[in-house]
Amino acid sequence: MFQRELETLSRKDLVRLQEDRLRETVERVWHRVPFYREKLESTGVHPTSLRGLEDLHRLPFTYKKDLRDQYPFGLFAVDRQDVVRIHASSGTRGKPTVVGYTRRDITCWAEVCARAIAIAGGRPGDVFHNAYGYGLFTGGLGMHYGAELLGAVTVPVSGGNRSRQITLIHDFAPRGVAGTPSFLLSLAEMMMAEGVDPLDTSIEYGIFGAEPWSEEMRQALEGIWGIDALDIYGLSEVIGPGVSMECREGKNGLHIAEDHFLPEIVDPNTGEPLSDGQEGELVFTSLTKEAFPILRYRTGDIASLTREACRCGRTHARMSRIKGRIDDMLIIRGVNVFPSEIEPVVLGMKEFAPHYRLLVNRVDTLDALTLEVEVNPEFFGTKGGSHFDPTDDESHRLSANLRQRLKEILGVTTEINLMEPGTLPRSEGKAVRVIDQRDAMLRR
Ligand code: DLL
Repeated sequence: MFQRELETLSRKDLVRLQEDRLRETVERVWHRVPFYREKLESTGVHPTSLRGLEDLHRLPFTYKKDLRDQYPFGLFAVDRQDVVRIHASSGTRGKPTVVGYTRRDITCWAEVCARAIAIAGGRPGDVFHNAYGYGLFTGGLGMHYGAELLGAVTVPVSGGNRSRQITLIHDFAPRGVAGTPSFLLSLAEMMMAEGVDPLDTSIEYGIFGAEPWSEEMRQALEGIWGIDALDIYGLSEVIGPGVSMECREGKNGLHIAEDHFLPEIVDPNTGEPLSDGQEGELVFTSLTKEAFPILRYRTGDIASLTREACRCGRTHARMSRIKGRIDDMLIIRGVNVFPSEIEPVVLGMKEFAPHYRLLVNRVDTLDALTLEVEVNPEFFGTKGGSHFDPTDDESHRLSANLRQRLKEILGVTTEINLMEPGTLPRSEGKAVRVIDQRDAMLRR
């Protein structure tokens, strides 16, 4: 463990620490961020009236919209000269959201990321191939500082340029790799096309996150690379990667760095707190951040929590794998559809490659789903000849089978477009799995 004492605190000591830090955080925003002062006043909370964690639910929520409204620096709680770094979201759904860090924030962030790498089995001296994007996105620099702090030989390769990545993996012989699951999948694919078996590389563990991925995708990545594939979660509003990390021993939920981030699960509709084990929206309150403290941030991510003991010995609560995002939920002919439910079905059928995307259209006045999915080159290779015909009987049977399985899971009918191997775009960072063409159609 990178910080054994903190990672194995008894629940009683942890709660005491969280309560002290929560009070400090509320004090900080009360005095330094007019937005929070107003919100706290309107909900009748004064920092001195906070007794303990049982009062957490009295604090106001913070939403993504609040960050946009306060763009760019309205939620910062320190003077400009104390901010040493800024990150920002890409702003594909509106104005970007901007977050800031003091020197101490960067240190805390590096610590949680160093912990995360150690949780995955990383050790000082490992060569660590960091394929998260560098730049305004938090993935690259977040993991970079963590890897350096751990004492790893950090390779800041960033995303993209797959052929150079393959050369560097061969030449530098990393033990650990970090990147989005979809990117590591596409890297393996290119390796195999060049006649290199990813199983023959030196990599032993992979730290994968920044996008939803399934247990089936874990099995695919572990099989292809011959590694432990572990889930890392985080978001820029809370800090970046390192908010939580799945341990190699348990592979069953992600340990939240609870001494820095206080988790809750709430009902996404009512905001009411839910108990451990119940699925709902993840909410985080930062406990140590100086530049950009955040109260009860509604992440939009769906998960559940457990405080049961873990075989790795860490005492911090675990969150489940992210089931999906509330705002990614599609309403198709009145049925709620979570696109993340598609992946296990596709990966569960050996005829398909793990490359797919969902198109959402409007046909007449009804919403319609089309899944574009690549067939597995091996499977179609064994059919005799590599020519793939999406109109032949076997393809029809395959499409019908997938359509039926998806109908059972999603509750709606999905058109299936079988694609030739290698024809869908490959991910360089976060995979784009859903293309909603409905708005574009309305504008026409
Ligand atoms: O994606 C931070 C990060 C970088 C996490 C590298 C892990 C590794 P944002 O760009 O702000 O930050 O996006 C945050 O991505 O609210 C989730 O919806 C999604 N996400 C992040 N990690 C996971 C994960 C980074 N392990 C948003 N599983 C979050 C599922 C994830 N979704």
